[in-house]
Amino acid sequence: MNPARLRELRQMDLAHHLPAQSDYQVQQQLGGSRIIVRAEGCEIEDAEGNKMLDGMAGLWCVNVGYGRRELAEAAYQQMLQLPFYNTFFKTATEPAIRLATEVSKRLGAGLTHVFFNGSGSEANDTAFRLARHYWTLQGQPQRRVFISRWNAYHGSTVAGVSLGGMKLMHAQGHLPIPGIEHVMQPYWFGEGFGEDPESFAARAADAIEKRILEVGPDKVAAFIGEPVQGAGGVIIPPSGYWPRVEAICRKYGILLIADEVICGFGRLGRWFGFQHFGFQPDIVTMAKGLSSGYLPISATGVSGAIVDVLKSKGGEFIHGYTYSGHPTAAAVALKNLEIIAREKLVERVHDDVGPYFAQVLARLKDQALVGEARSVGLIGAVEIVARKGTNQRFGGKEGTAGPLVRDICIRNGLMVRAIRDSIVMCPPLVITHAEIDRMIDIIERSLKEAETQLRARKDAA
Ligand code: PXG
Repeated sequence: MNPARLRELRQMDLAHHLPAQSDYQVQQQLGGSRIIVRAEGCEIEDAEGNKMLDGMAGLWCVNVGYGRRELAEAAYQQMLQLPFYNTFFKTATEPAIRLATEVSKRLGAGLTHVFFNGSGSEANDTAFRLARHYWTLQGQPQRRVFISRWNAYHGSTVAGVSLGGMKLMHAQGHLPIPGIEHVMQPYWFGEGFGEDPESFAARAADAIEKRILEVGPDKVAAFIGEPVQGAGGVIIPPSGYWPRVEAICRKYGILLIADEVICGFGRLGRWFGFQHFGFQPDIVTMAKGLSSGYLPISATGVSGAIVDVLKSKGGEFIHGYTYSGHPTAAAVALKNLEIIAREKLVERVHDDVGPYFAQVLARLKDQALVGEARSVGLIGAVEIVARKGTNQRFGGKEGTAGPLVRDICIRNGLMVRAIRDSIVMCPPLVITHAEIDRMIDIIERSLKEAETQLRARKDAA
Protein backbone atom coordinates (compact mmCIF):
# COMPACT_ATOMS: atom_id res chain seq x y z
CA MET A 1 0.00 0.00 0.00
CA ASN A 2 1.40 3.39 -0.83
CA PRO A 3 2.62 5.36 2.22
CA ALA A 4 0.15 8.25 1.83
CA ARG A 5 -2.84 5.88 1.76
CA LEU A 6 -1.52 3.98 4.75
CA ARG A 7 -1.02 7.21 6.69
CA GLU A 8 -4.57 8.23 5.89
CA LEU A 9 -5.95 4.84 6.96
CA ARG A 10 -4.08 4.99 10.25
CA GLN A 11 -5.51 8.44 10.94
CA MET A 12 -9.03 7.22 10.16
CA ASP A 13 -8.43 4.21 12.40
CA LEU A 14 -7.57 6.52 15.29
CA ALA A 15 -10.35 8.97 14.53
CA HIS A 16 -13.20 6.47 14.12
CA HIS A 17 -12.34 2.86 14.84
CA LEU A 18 -12.37 1.00 18.14
CA PRO A 19 -10.72 -2.37 17.40
CA ALA A 20 -11.77 -5.40 19.46
CA GLN A 21 -10.14 -6.13 22.79
CA SER A 22 -7.65 -3.28 22.57
CA ASP A 23 -6.26 -0.58 24.82
CA TYR A 24 -7.25 2.58 22.95
CA GLN A 25 -4.51 4.55 24.64
CA VAL A 26 -1.95 2.11 23.23
CA GLN A 27 -3.65 2.26 19.81
CA GLN A 28 -3.15 6.05 19.98
CA GLN A 29 0.48 5.76 21.11
CA LEU A 30 1.25 3.34 18.27
CA GLY A 31 -0.25 5.73 15.72
CA GLY A 32 -3.00 3.28 14.72
CA SER A 33 -3.60 -0.45 14.43
CA ARG A 34 -1.63 -3.03 12.47
CA ILE A 35 -3.41 -3.31 9.12
CA ILE A 36 -3.60 -6.63 7.30
CA VAL A 37 -4.38 -6.31 3.61
CA ARG A 38 -4.31 -9.77 2.03
CA ALA A 39 -3.61 -13.43 2.59
CA GLU A 40 -2.98 -16.62 0.68
CA GLY A 41 -2.55 -20.18 1.94
CA CYS A 42 -0.96 -19.82 5.38
CA GLU A 43 0.52 -16.37 4.80
CA ILE A 44 -0.81 -12.92 5.66
CA GLU A 45 0.52 -9.58 4.44
CA ASP A 46 0.33 -6.24 6.21
CA ALA A 47 -0.06 -2.79 4.71
CA GLU A 48 3.69 -2.23 4.75
CA GLY A 49 4.19 -5.30 2.58
CA ASN A 50 5.53 -7.53 5.37
CA LYS A 51 4.61 -11.16 4.79
CA MET A 52 4.05 -13.34 7.82
CA LEU A 53 3.30 -16.98 8.38
CA ASP A 54 -0.07 -17.04 10.14
CA GLY A 55 0.55 -19.25 13.15
CA MET A 56 -2.94 -18.43 14.47
CA ALA A 57 -5.17 -19.21 11.46
CA GLY A 58 -6.62 -15.71 11.71
CA LEU A 59 -8.01 -16.10 15.21
CA TRP A 60 -8.07 -19.90 15.59
CA CYS A 61 -10.43 -20.20 12.64
CA VAL A 62 -9.08 -20.25 9.06
CA ASN A 63 -8.84 -24.05 8.99
CA VAL A 64 -8.77 -24.45 5.19
CA GLY A 65 -6.31 -21.57 4.72
CA TYR A 66 -6.74 -18.32 2.83
CA GLY A 67 -7.53 -17.67 -0.82
CA ARG A 68 -10.17 -20.35 -1.43
CA ARG A 69 -11.99 -19.26 -4.57
CA GLU A 70 -14.61 -21.99 -4.08
CA LEU A 71 -15.79 -20.31 -0.88
CA ALA A 72 -16.04 -16.92 -2.57
CA GLU A 73 -17.95 -18.56 -5.43
CA ALA A 74 -20.37 -20.27 -3.02
CA ALA A 75 -21.10 -16.90 -1.36
CA TYR A 76 -21.51 -15.18 -4.74
CA GLN A 77 -23.95 -17.75 -6.10
CA GLN A 78 -26.01 -17.80 -2.92
CA MET A 79 -26.12 -13.99 -2.78
CA LEU A 80 -27.49 -13.87 -6.30
CA GLN A 81 -30.17 -16.43 -5.49
CA LEU A 82 -31.12 -15.48 -1.92
CA PRO A 83 -28.63 -13.35 0.03
CA PHE A 84 -30.69 -13.36 3.19
CA TYR A 85 -33.79 -14.77 4.66
CA ASN A 86 -34.53 -15.46 8.30
CA THR A 87 -35.27 -18.75 10.06
CA PHE A 88 -37.79 -17.31 12.50
CA PHE A 89 -41.33 -18.55 13.05
CA LYS A 90 -40.88 -21.95 11.43
CA THR A 91 -39.14 -20.68 8.29
CA ALA A 92 -35.97 -22.13 6.78
CA THR A 93 -33.68 -21.90 3.79
CA GLU A 94 -32.03 -24.70 1.86
CA PRO A 95 -28.43 -23.92 2.92
CA ALA A 96 -29.44 -23.84 6.61
CA ILE A 97 -31.24 -27.20 6.39
CA ARG A 98 -28.40 -28.83 4.47
CA LEU A 99 -25.79 -27.46 6.83
CA ALA A 100 -27.70 -28.67 9.91
CA THR A 101 -27.78 -32.13 8.33
CA GLU A 102 -24.06 -32.14 7.47
CA VAL A 103 -23.01 -30.86 10.90
CA SER A 104 -25.17 -33.37 12.79
CA LYS A 105 -23.80 -36.20 10.62
CA ARG A 106 -20.28 -35.27 11.68
CA LEU A 107 -21.22 -34.80 15.33
CA GLY A 108 -22.72 -38.29 15.35
CA ALA A 109 -23.51 -40.00 18.64
CA GLY A 110 -27.05 -38.81 19.10
CA LEU A 111 -26.41 -35.10 18.44
CA THR A 112 -29.17 -34.96 15.88
CA HIS A 113 -30.14 -31.27 15.72
CA VAL A 114 -28.47 -27.92 15.16
CA PHE A 115 -29.44 -24.35 16.08
CA PHE A 116 -27.58 -21.61 14.16
CA ASN A 117 -26.14 -18.35 15.42
CA GLY A 118 -23.68 -15.74 14.22
CA SER A 119 -20.72 -16.19 16.59
CA GLY A 120 -19.20 -18.48 19.19
CA SER A 121 -20.47 -16.24 21.96
CA GLU A 122 -23.99 -16.48 20.60
CA ALA A 123 -23.68 -20.27 20.28
CA ASN A 124 -22.93 -20.40 24.01
CA ASP A 125 -25.78 -18.00 24.82
CA THR A 126 -28.06 -20.38 22.95
CA ALA A 127 -26.70 -23.35 24.91
CA PHE A 128 -27.27 -21.43 28.14
CA ARG A 129 -30.86 -20.49 27.34
CA LEU A 130 -31.66 -23.90 25.86
CA ALA A 131 -30.36 -25.82 28.89
CA ARG A 132 -32.44 -23.71 31.29
CA HIS A 133 -35.51 -24.03 29.03
CA TYR A 134 -35.01 -27.79 28.88
CA TRP A 135 -34.92 -28.15 32.65
CA THR A 136 -38.02 -26.01 33.02
CA LEU A 137 -39.82 -28.26 30.54
CA GLN A 138 -38.63 -31.23 32.56
CA GLY A 139 -40.38 -29.82 35.62
CA GLN A 140 -37.10 -28.85 37.29
CA PRO A 141 -36.89 -25.06 36.86
CA GLN A 142 -34.62 -24.81 39.90
CA ARG A 143 -31.88 -26.49 37.85
CA ARG A 144 -30.27 -23.34 36.55
CA VAL A 145 -26.70 -23.25 37.81
CA PHE A 146 -23.86 -23.68 35.31
CA ILE A 147 -20.46 -24.94 36.33
CA SER A 148 -17.45 -23.80 34.33
CA ARG A 149 -13.69 -23.50 34.87
CA TRP A 150 -11.49 -20.58 35.77
CA ASN A 151 -9.57 -19.39 32.71
CA ALA A 152 -12.14 -20.85 30.34
CA TYR A 153 -13.14 -18.73 27.34
CA HIS A 154 -16.75 -18.90 26.19
CA GLY A 155 -17.11 -15.55 24.46
CA SER A 156 -17.60 -11.86 24.95
CA THR A 157 -21.36 -11.43 25.35
CA VAL A 158 -22.70 -11.07 28.88
CA ALA A 159 -23.46 -14.81 29.16
CA GLY A 160 -20.24 -15.69 27.31
CA VAL A 161 -18.02 -13.69 29.67
CA SER A 162 -19.96 -14.98 32.68
CA LEU A 163 -19.62 -18.61 31.60
CA GLY A 164 -15.95 -17.97 30.86
CA GLY A 165 -13.50 -17.84 33.70
CA MET A 166 -11.40 -14.80 32.81
CA LYS A 167 -11.13 -12.74 35.96
CA LEU A 168 -10.08 -9.55 34.18
CA MET A 169 -13.15 -9.78 31.93
CA HIS A 170 -15.38 -10.36 34.96
CA ALA A 171 -13.90 -7.29 36.59
CA GLN A 172 -15.25 -5.06 33.78
CA GLY A 173 -19.01 -4.73 33.97
CA HIS A 174 -19.79 -6.48 37.27
CA LEU A 175 -19.85 -10.01 35.92
CA PRO A 176 -20.47 -12.91 36.11
CA ILE A 177 -24.25 -12.90 36.16
CA PRO A 178 -25.74 -14.97 39.00
CA GLY A 179 -26.00 -18.74 38.67
CA ILE A 180 -22.53 -19.49 37.36
CA GLU A 181 -19.91 -21.32 39.42
CA HIS A 182 -16.23 -21.62 38.52
CA VAL A 183 -13.91 -24.45 39.50
CA MET A 184 -10.23 -25.21 38.90
CA GLN A 185 -8.95 -25.87 35.39
CA PRO A 186 -6.97 -28.97 34.36
CA TYR A 187 -3.79 -26.93 33.79
CA TRP A 188 -1.06 -29.32 34.85
CA PHE A 189 1.92 -27.07 34.07
CA GLY A 190 0.50 -24.14 36.02
CA GLU A 191 -1.40 -25.82 38.82
CA GLY A 192 -0.24 -29.42 39.07
CA PHE A 193 3.50 -29.10 38.43
CA GLY A 194 5.40 -31.91 40.18
CA GLU A 195 2.20 -33.91 40.66
CA ASP A 196 1.44 -37.10 38.73
CA PRO A 197 -0.58 -35.77 35.73
CA GLU A 198 -3.36 -38.33 36.02
CA SER A 199 -3.87 -37.80 39.76
CA PHE A 200 -3.89 -34.07 39.06
CA ALA A 201 -6.55 -34.68 36.36
CA ALA A 202 -8.66 -36.64 38.84
CA ARG A 203 -8.33 -33.83 41.39
CA ALA A 204 -9.40 -31.26 38.77
CA ALA A 205 -12.42 -33.36 37.72
CA ASP A 206 -13.37 -34.04 41.33
CA ALA A 207 -13.48 -30.28 41.96
CA ILE A 208 -16.57 -30.30 39.74
CA GLU A 209 -18.24 -32.99 41.83
CA LYS A 210 -17.36 -31.14 45.01
CA ARG A 211 -19.00 -27.98 43.68
CA ILE A 212 -22.08 -29.91 42.51
CA LEU A 213 -22.51 -31.20 46.04
CA GLU A 214 -22.01 -27.73 47.54
CA VAL A 215 -24.56 -26.14 45.19
CA GLY A 216 -26.96 -29.07 45.47
CA PRO A 217 -27.15 -31.58 42.61
CA ASP A 218 -30.80 -30.76 41.95
CA LYS A 219 -29.88 -27.12 41.24
CA VAL A 220 -27.21 -27.71 38.60
CA ALA A 221 -28.27 -27.42 34.94
CA ALA A 222 -25.00 -28.10 33.13
CA PHE A 223 -21.25 -28.22 33.08
CA ILE A 224 -19.54 -26.41 30.19
CA GLY A 225 -15.94 -26.82 29.03
CA GLU A 226 -13.64 -26.53 26.04
CA PRO A 227 -12.04 -29.93 25.30
CA VAL A 228 -8.75 -27.98 25.07
CA GLN A 229 -8.88 -24.45 26.50
CA GLY A 230 -7.66 -22.26 23.66
CA ALA A 231 -7.65 -18.61 24.74
CA GLY A 232 -6.77 -19.80 28.25
CA GLY A 233 -3.37 -20.83 26.89
CA VAL A 234 -3.87 -24.16 25.09
CA ILE A 235 -4.54 -26.16 28.23
CA ILE A 236 -4.51 -29.84 27.21
CA PRO A 237 -5.99 -31.94 30.00
CA PRO A 238 -4.40 -35.29 30.90
CA SER A 239 -6.26 -38.18 29.25
CA GLY A 240 -8.24 -39.23 32.33
CA TYR A 241 -9.87 -35.83 32.82
CA TRP A 242 -12.76 -35.83 30.36
CA PRO A 243 -14.02 -39.39 30.95
CA ARG A 244 -14.09 -38.59 34.67
CA VAL A 245 -15.94 -35.29 34.07
CA GLU A 246 -18.45 -37.14 31.93
CA ALA A 247 -19.01 -39.78 34.63
CA ILE A 248 -19.61 -37.04 37.22
CA CYS A 249 -22.15 -35.29 34.98
CA ARG A 250 -23.97 -38.58 34.36
CA LYS A 251 -23.98 -39.45 38.06
CA TYR A 252 -25.96 -36.29 38.87
CA GLY A 253 -27.94 -36.10 35.62
CA ILE A 254 -26.27 -32.84 34.62
CA LEU A 255 -26.03 -31.75 30.99
CA LEU A 256 -22.52 -31.76 29.54
CA ILE A 257 -21.78 -28.93 27.11
CA ALA A 258 -18.64 -29.10 24.97
CA ASP A 259 -17.50 -25.72 23.64
CA GLU A 260 -15.87 -26.81 20.36
CA VAL A 261 -15.46 -23.29 18.96
CA ILE A 262 -11.70 -23.85 18.62
CA CYS A 263 -11.41 -27.66 18.83
CA GLY A 264 -14.06 -28.41 16.21
CA PHE A 265 -13.57 -29.12 12.51
CA GLY A 266 -10.30 -31.02 12.57
CA ARG A 267 -8.15 -29.02 14.97
CA LEU A 268 -7.35 -32.02 17.21
CA GLY A 269 -7.22 -34.55 14.37
CA ARG A 270 -10.88 -35.57 14.70
CA TRP A 271 -13.96 -33.68 13.56
CA PHE A 272 -14.54 -32.69 17.19
CA GLY A 273 -12.50 -32.50 20.35
CA PHE A 274 -14.92 -34.70 22.30
CA GLN A 275 -14.19 -37.48 19.80
CA HIS A 276 -10.47 -37.14 20.52
CA PHE A 277 -10.94 -37.28 24.30
CA GLY A 278 -13.66 -39.94 24.12
CA PHE A 279 -16.65 -38.40 25.85
CA GLN A 280 -20.23 -37.74 24.90
CA PRO A 281 -21.66 -34.23 25.27
CA ASP A 282 -25.38 -33.36 25.27
CA ILE A 283 -24.82 -29.95 23.67
CA VAL A 284 -21.93 -28.85 21.43
CA THR A 285 -21.14 -25.26 20.49
CA MET A 286 -19.22 -24.53 17.28
CA ALA A 287 -18.09 -21.47 15.28
CA LYS A 288 -14.75 -20.43 13.71
CA GLY A 289 -13.74 -23.55 11.71
CA LEU A 290 -17.38 -24.16 10.69
CA SER A 291 -16.86 -21.63 7.89
CA SER A 292 -13.07 -21.35 8.31
CA GLY A 293 -13.87 -17.75 9.27
CA TYR A 294 -14.85 -16.79 5.72
CA LEU A 295 -18.24 -15.60 6.99
CA PRO A 296 -19.56 -15.34 10.53
CA ILE A 297 -21.68 -18.34 11.47
CA SER A 298 -21.93 -20.60 14.49
CA ALA A 299 -23.95 -23.58 15.61
CA THR A 300 -25.26 -25.20 18.75
CA GLY A 301 -25.60 -28.97 18.34
CA VAL A 302 -28.26 -30.61 20.50
CA SER A 303 -28.86 -34.24 21.44
CA GLY A 304 -31.92 -36.08 20.19
CA ALA A 305 -32.87 -36.72 23.82
CA ILE A 306 -33.15 -32.98 24.50
CA VAL A 307 -34.98 -32.38 21.23
CA ASP A 308 -37.46 -35.16 22.10
CA VAL A 309 -38.38 -33.21 25.23
CA LEU A 310 -38.74 -29.96 23.27
CA LYS A 311 -40.97 -31.73 20.77
CA SER A 312 -43.08 -33.70 23.20
CA LYS A 313 -43.71 -30.82 25.62
CA GLY A 314 -44.10 -28.17 22.93
CA GLY A 315 -44.07 -24.41 23.50
CA GLU A 316 -41.93 -21.91 21.67
CA PHE A 317 -38.21 -21.61 22.36
CA ILE A 318 -38.30 -17.83 22.39
CA HIS A 319 -34.75 -17.36 21.18
CA GLY A 320 -32.98 -16.59 17.93
CA TYR A 321 -30.90 -14.11 16.01
CA THR A 322 -31.66 -12.28 12.78
CA TYR A 323 -28.71 -14.11 11.27
CA SER A 324 -29.57 -17.59 12.62
CA GLY A 325 -29.02 -19.87 9.63
CA HIS A 326 -27.94 -16.98 7.37
CA PRO A 327 -28.17 -18.58 3.90
CA THR A 328 -24.99 -17.05 2.48
CA ALA A 329 -22.94 -17.92 5.56
CA ALA A 330 -24.48 -21.41 5.58
CA ALA A 331 -23.65 -21.92 1.88
CA VAL A 332 -20.03 -21.00 2.58
CA ALA A 333 -19.91 -23.28 5.62
CA LEU A 334 -21.30 -26.17 3.53
CA LYS A 335 -18.60 -25.67 0.91
CA ASN A 336 -16.00 -25.41 3.67
CA LEU A 337 -17.09 -28.78 5.11
CA GLU A 338 -16.93 -30.23 1.61
CA ILE A 339 -13.34 -28.99 1.23
CA ILE A 340 -12.30 -30.39 4.63
CA ALA A 341 -13.78 -33.77 3.68
CA ARG A 342 -12.50 -33.82 0.08
CA GLU A 343 -8.95 -32.86 1.03
CA LYS A 344 -9.07 -35.19 4.05
CA LEU A 345 -7.84 -32.39 6.29
CA VAL A 346 -9.02 -34.08 9.49
CA GLU A 347 -7.07 -37.23 8.60
CA ARG A 348 -4.14 -35.06 7.55
CA VAL A 349 -3.97 -33.50 11.02
CA HIS A 350 -4.36 -36.90 12.69
CA ASP A 351 -1.87 -38.88 10.61
CA ASP A 352 0.54 -36.37 9.14
CA VAL A 353 0.89 -32.71 10.13
CA GLY A 354 -0.27 -33.20 13.75
CA PRO A 355 2.45 -35.76 14.58
CA TYR A 356 4.98 -33.77 12.54
CA PHE A 357 4.15 -30.59 14.46
CA ALA A 358 4.60 -32.46 17.77
CA GLN A 359 7.94 -33.83 16.59
CA VAL A 360 9.34 -30.46 15.51
CA LEU A 361 7.94 -28.72 18.58
CA ALA A 362 9.80 -31.21 20.77
CA ARG A 363 13.05 -29.62 19.55
CA LEU A 364 12.24 -26.56 21.63
CA LYS A 365 12.31 -28.54 24.87
CA ASP A 366 16.09 -28.15 25.11
CA GLN A 367 15.90 -24.36 24.94
CA ALA A 368 16.86 -22.56 28.14
CA LEU A 369 13.62 -20.58 28.34
CA VAL A 370 11.25 -23.44 27.58
CA GLY A 371 9.42 -25.02 30.50
CA GLU A 372 7.11 -27.13 28.38
CA ALA A 373 6.23 -27.49 24.70
CA ARG A 374 2.93 -29.29 24.22
CA SER A 375 0.49 -29.93 21.42
CA VAL A 376 -2.41 -32.02 20.26
CA GLY A 377 -3.30 -32.09 16.58
CA LEU A 378 -2.50 -28.63 15.24
CA ILE A 379 -2.77 -26.60 18.42
CA GLY A 380 0.18 -26.06 20.70
CA ALA A 381 1.88 -23.93 23.32
CA VAL A 382 5.38 -23.15 24.51
CA GLU A 383 5.67 -22.21 28.17
CA ILE A 384 8.41 -19.67 28.90
CA VAL A 385 10.12 -19.98 32.27
CA ALA A 386 12.84 -18.07 34.08
CA ARG A 387 14.47 -21.23 35.45
CA LYS A 388 14.74 -24.43 33.47
CA GLY A 389 13.11 -27.40 35.18
CA THR A 390 10.64 -25.21 37.08
CA ASN A 391 7.45 -23.32 36.23
CA GLN A 392 8.79 -20.02 37.58
CA ARG A 393 8.02 -17.01 35.44
CA PHE A 394 9.97 -13.89 34.62
CA GLY A 395 8.52 -11.08 36.72
CA GLY A 396 6.30 -12.98 39.10
CA LYS A 397 3.27 -15.23 38.86
CA GLU A 398 1.65 -14.00 35.65
CA GLY A 399 4.94 -13.42 33.82
CA THR A 400 6.13 -10.78 31.41
CA ALA A 401 8.04 -12.74 28.78
CA GLY A 402 5.12 -13.78 26.56
CA PRO A 403 4.38 -10.41 24.92
CA LEU A 404 8.12 -9.78 24.36
CA VAL A 405 8.67 -13.11 22.59
CA ARG A 406 5.47 -12.64 20.58
CA ASP A 407 6.58 -9.22 19.34
CA ILE A 408 9.95 -10.63 18.30
CA CYS A 409 8.22 -13.53 16.49
CA ILE A 410 6.04 -11.06 14.58
CA ARG A 411 9.11 -9.03 13.62
CA ASN A 412 10.71 -12.28 12.46
CA GLY A 413 7.75 -13.13 10.23
CA LEU A 414 5.44 -15.27 12.35
CA MET A 415 2.05 -14.19 13.68
CA VAL A 416 1.43 -15.89 17.04
CA ARG A 417 -0.49 -15.11 20.25
CA ALA A 418 1.06 -14.67 23.67
CA ILE A 419 -1.09 -15.87 26.53
CA ARG A 420 0.47 -15.00 29.85
CA ASP A 421 4.00 -16.38 29.51
CA SER A 422 3.32 -18.81 26.72
CA ILE A 423 3.36 -18.62 22.97
CA VAL A 424 0.44 -20.41 21.39
CA MET A 425 0.05 -21.76 17.87
CA CYS A 426 -3.01 -22.76 15.89
CA PRO A 427 -2.08 -22.70 12.18
CA PRO A 428 -4.37 -23.52 9.23
CA LEU A 429 -4.84 -27.28 8.77
CA VAL A 430 -3.27 -26.99 5.30
CA ILE A 431 0.11 -25.97 6.72
CA THR A 432 3.00 -27.84 5.06
CA HIS A 433 5.96 -29.54 6.74
CA ALA A 434 8.22 -26.75 5.46
CA GLU A 435 5.95 -24.12 7.00
CA ILE A 436 5.89 -25.99 10.31
CA ASP A 437 9.71 -26.02 10.24
CA ARG A 438 9.67 -22.28 9.54
CA MET A 439 7.22 -21.61 12.38
CA ILE A 440 9.29 -23.48 14.95
CA ASP A 441 12.59 -22.03 13.62
CA ILE A 442 11.23 -18.52 14.12
CA ILE A 443 10.07 -19.30 17.65
CA GLU A 444 13.45 -20.84 18.46
CA ARG A 445 15.32 -17.82 17.12
CA SER A 446 12.96 -15.38 18.84
CA LEU A 447 13.35 -17.13 22.19
CA LYS A 448 17.13 -16.80 21.87
CA GLU A 449 16.81 -13.11 21.04
CA ALA A 450 14.48 -12.57 23.98
CA GLU A 451 16.67 -14.41 26.46
CA THR A 452 19.37 -11.74 26.67
CA GLN A 453 16.78 -9.02 27.26
CA LEU A 454 14.87 -11.06 29.81
CA ARG A 455 17.94 -12.01 31.82
CA ALA A 456 19.05 -8.37 31.87
CA ARG A 457 15.77 -7.28 33.45
CA LYS A 458 15.82 -6.38 37.10
CA ASP A 459 12.70 -8.47 37.72
CA ALA A 460 14.23 -11.70 36.33
CA ALA A 461 13.58 -14.51 38.76
N1 PXG B 1 -15.70 -20.27 22.76
C1 PXG B 1 -14.39 -20.46 22.55
C2 PXG B 1 -13.77 -21.73 23.01
C3 PXG B 1 -13.65 -19.49 21.88
O1 PXG B 1 -12.35 -19.68 21.67
C4 PXG B 1 -15.67 -18.16 21.69
C5 PXG B 1 -16.34 -19.16 22.35
C6 PXG B 1 -16.41 -16.95 21.25
O2 PXG B 1 -16.52 -16.89 19.87
P1 PXG B 1 -16.79 -15.48 19.16
O3 PXG B 1 -17.05 -15.90 17.73
O4 PXG B 1 -18.00 -14.90 19.78
O5 PXG B 1 -15.58 -14.63 19.34
C7 PXG B 1 -14.29 -18.31 21.43
C8 PXG B 1 -13.54 -17.22 20.72
C9 PXG B 1 -7.91 -15.14 21.94
C10 PXG B 1 -9.30 -15.05 21.38
O6 PXG B 1 -7.73 -14.82 23.09
C11 PXG B 1 -10.07 -16.17 21.34
C12 PXG B 1 -11.37 -16.09 20.86
C13 PXG B 1 -11.87 -14.88 20.41
C14 PXG B 1 -11.08 -13.75 20.47
C15 PXG B 1 -9.78 -13.82 20.96
O7 PXG B 1 -7.02 -15.57 21.25
N2 PXG B 1 -12.14 -17.23 20.89
